[in-house]
Amino acid sequence: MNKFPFTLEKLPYAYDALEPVIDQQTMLLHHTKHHQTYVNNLNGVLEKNPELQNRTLADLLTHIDQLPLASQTAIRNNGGGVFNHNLFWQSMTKPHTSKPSEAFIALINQAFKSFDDFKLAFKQAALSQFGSGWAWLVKDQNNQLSIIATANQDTPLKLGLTPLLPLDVWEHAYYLKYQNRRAEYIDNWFQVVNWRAVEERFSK
Ligand code: MN3
Repeated sequence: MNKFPFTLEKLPYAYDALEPVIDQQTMLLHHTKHHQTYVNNLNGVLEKNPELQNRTLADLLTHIDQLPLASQTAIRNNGGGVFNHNLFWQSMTKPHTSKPSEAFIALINQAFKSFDDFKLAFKQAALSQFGSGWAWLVKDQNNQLSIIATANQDTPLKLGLTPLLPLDVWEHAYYLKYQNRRAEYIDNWFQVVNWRAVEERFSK
């Protein structure tokens, strides 16, 4: 599942589970078309590189600069697309059903002053990502939290950071419902964050 040949991971909920924050049609297209295309393209490039087929996706993305030059861009874009979307689906749940624990709120407060400041900084990162990309809550090797944005399908792995919470800000993630209103999408998206998944990643 985490190695070649890659398959499209099932969503951990129904396509309409995130309504009204993210509509069913967007979820369906995003998962069965966009995500599936990354899976297909990643398998395509790995078919041509048998020596890479027994490596995990995270390993490939962490060491992207050491891969065969001709395949780097394709693996970065499509491998990143597979990795990021798997993480994204697992990071969401039905609206208003998940809250961060007291312990995790304390960590957030330590890093960002307050939970509201965290949300503001995350929103700012997501808004200011020019064009397509992702906003992330990440931790470094000392368990320090920070917020970053990455372009296209780049992952935090290459930067030596552990992704905890991703937000897809490609237009395909929100355009059907929100059109150009990325800020509104981001504000509403906080209602569907699966904090349990985030905290499990932090504790690993
Ligand atoms: Mn996407």
